[in-house]
Amino acid sequence: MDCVFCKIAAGEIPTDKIYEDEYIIAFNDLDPQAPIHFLVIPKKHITSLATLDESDSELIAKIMLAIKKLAADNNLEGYRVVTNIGEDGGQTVPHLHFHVLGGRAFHWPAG
Ligand code: D5M
Repeated sequence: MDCVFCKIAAGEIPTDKIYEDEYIIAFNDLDPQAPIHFLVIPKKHITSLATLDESDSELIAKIMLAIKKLAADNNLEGYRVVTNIGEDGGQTVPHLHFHVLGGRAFHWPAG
């Protein structure tokens, strides 16, 4: 499958990695929208939140706990976690990823 995030997970293309374990990899976003902007992804290919199933429950919990730890490691107190789903959701890379943005104030609603 020609998936850029699968290639990052497999170490086939270089990235600015900040965390990795058996199931998850986190790396700085190529096009940062905040002073701190990294992505946390499952190594397993899942297209988006819309294609999750019950068997992914533990994996998603691991991702959320990794986000919590990485945010603390970056001294983020207030921050934003976003996952875009499908074209209308603004998803450009069809491999589930959670954006973690911090280091500035955010507005609501998001555009
Ligand atoms: O966000 C996809 C995000 O992925 C977007 O912010 C750019 C980022 N991106 C794309 N390719 C790379 C690589 N190779 N390294 C790091 N970051 C990357 P979406 O929610 O799908 O719009």
